[in-house]
Amino acid sequence: MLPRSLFAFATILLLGTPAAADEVRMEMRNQSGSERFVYEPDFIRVSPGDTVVFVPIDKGHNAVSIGGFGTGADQSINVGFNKEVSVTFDKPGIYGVKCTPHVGLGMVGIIVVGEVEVPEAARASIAKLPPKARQRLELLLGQVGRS
Ligand SMILES: [Cu+2]
Repeated sequence: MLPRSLFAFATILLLGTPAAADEVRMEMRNQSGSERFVYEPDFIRVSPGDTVVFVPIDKGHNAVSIGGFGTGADQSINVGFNKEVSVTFDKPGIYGVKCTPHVGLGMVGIIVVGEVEVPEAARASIAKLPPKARQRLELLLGQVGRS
């Protein structure tokens, strides 16, 4: 009786541990609400050590690094077309992704890992992207400082 209760107690302690890594989905979709060609959600906030799973709900999408946000996040992302891929982020930073065929339609997203601020250089670094992608990224970067 006693060992069993101790075991149950230890299990609760383990499950309640805040260091447990999370897994968050970022879906690649043809449509979400009134928006066409989107990552859903297009803004994800995680802690270092957490994993983002890119899920191809619809075919014809990929996710590759935008890069250049200047937060020191140098891990590159390259999710192939129609693949489900898990990416674990160890370093704090802001990671941008774009869909190669749909970046012109604004199919972009960001993953914020840990406590970071948007560097001044980040907005300049997206200046060369197509207008709709740039506008969406400016909105997404504007959310980074809010919790
Ligand atoms: Cu796409």
